[in-house]
This record gives sequence, C-alpha cells and structure tokens, in this order.
Amino acid sequence: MNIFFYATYSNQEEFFQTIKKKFKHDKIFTIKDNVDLSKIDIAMVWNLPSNFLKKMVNLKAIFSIGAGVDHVLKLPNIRKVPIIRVKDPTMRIRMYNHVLSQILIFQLKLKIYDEAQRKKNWINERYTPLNSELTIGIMGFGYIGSFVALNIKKIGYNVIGFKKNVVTKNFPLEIYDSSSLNKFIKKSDIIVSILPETKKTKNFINANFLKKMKESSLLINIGRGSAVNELDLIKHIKKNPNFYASLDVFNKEPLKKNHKFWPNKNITITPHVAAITDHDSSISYLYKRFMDFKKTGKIKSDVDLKLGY
Ligand code: OXD
Repeated sequence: MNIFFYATYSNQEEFFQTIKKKFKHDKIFTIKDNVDLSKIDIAMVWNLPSNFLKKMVNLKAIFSIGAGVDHVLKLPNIRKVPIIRVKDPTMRIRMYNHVLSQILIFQLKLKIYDEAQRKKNWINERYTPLNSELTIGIMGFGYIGSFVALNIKKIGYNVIGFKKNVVTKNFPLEIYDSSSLNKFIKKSDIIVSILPETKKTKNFINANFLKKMKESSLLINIGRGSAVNELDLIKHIKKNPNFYASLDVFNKEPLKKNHKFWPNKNITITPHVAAITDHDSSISYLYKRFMDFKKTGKIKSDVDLKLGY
C-alpha cells in the first residue's frame, strides 16, 4: 500500500525511520516526494496541513500518530474513511504517572515548601491529607481516562468519574453525567480533565464550573486546552489563593511568552508532555492495526464523527 507520512513532531525523523523499518513491504511517501496524492491509501499524520486531504481521493484510512484526533477532525474535506488513533499502553502509564505526581504535589503541599525555600523560610509543618481523605474526580473515560481512574483508586484515593451523556455500565466507579455534574464537582477535591476537544467540551471548565469547585482544590488538565476558559481560570485563581491548576494543554500551543499563566505561582505549566508519543510503541500499535486491515480488508474507525471524538 502507499502510505503518506506527515508529522510536526520535533523528532519526526525518528518517527519516519521507525515507520520505514516497520512498514518495509509498503511504500512510504513524505511531502518531499511530490507524490500524486490520489495514489495514497493511508495517511499517517499529526497536524496535516489543510490542503492535502482533498487530493487523497482514494484514501482508505487516516492513522493519527497520537491519542487525540481533533487535528484530523479539524481538516476540511474530511472523508468518511476510518480514523485510527494510537492506543499505546506506555502512553497511559505515563499519563497516570503525570497525574499522580500533580496530585501528590498538591496533597503534600510541596508548592508551598518550594516557595518558602526560595525565600529561605523554615515554615511550620502543615496538615497533609491521606489518600483515603481525598476524592479525585476524573472527566473523560476513554482509553486513557479509565486507566488513570482505576489505578488511582488502587492506591487508596476515592475516585469518581464524569461522562457527559452515557453512563458507563458495569464500571467499578461512581460515574456522574450531565444531570449530576454539580454533585460531581462539589464532591471532588481534585478534578482531572482528560476531555477531548469537541464542540461540546469547549470552555466546559468556565467561571460557573470553577466557582462550584472547593476553595482549596486542584484542577489538572491533560486532555485538551480548549476545555478550559483560560480567562475565567486566571480570575478564579486570583480570587482563591488556595486554588491550584496544573496544565499540560492550552488554548494555543506553544503558550505565548506574555500569557498570564507563566508567572502565576499557583499554576504549574508543562508543555504538552504529560505523555510523550513514544515512536516505537505507537508505530507498533499502528502497524498492528494496518496488518489486520491488510489481512481482512476491514478496519473499524476509532472515531464517532457525530460525537466528534
Ligand atoms: C495527544 C498526544 O493526543 O500527544 O495529545 O498524542
């Protein structure tokens, strides 16, 4: 098959070499090849520019080189071809590690001691809750969210979940839906957003949402930046000195130098690195899906175009 590879990763050459090695029985093209795009069967992409898809008239599937597919769904001329996303076990382990690290920093008040250290202040000890005294609310129950939730529960935290419409059946956690969102927010000591980017999740975490959160609380966002109204968040933090945010994703990335988040001591910024896309394991996953397709001629989309994720 003819595969078109395009990615904006800083280590895209590594991805390209891994793809070439794995898909050695197929032809891999890049933008440099000036290939006739009507001959392309598979687009393997991250942030494909908008004018390419239109010309791929014989495309059979789009493989997203990452967990999110919003970069694909944004493209004009999105064909009704199956969209495959990376479901890489190493990615969800990394996400779990990241979330746990941010919970612990908040729980153990490490930001307060860090700030004191910078001022050479030997401050008094403070009460730190045990895992069993904290309720972690997780929003977004896909491949990553469900893994994070279950593993956080395993180490003694109370964990509850929020899913907009469908209440997941037989899931070993209390799950709230849109009709019980207020309860979910009020019960949570820490809220973790792993929401995808869709029309419905845009600005979901806004002033109204934030004011229902506990005064001393932490918001972790590792889903998509568009779920948070950034202006509302900064205003909320200014009014609530014990409210913290740990943000890995933003409305616009990279975050502009003059963004108000940078200097705020209650905000932790990580540059969309909560889980790196490991080129070896993610390409191995896509290769497996590709080989199944080659064998059976069938491939099931991971994306519901109506839901938008
Ligand atoms: C993502 C990713 O979807 O990094 O954000 O894979």
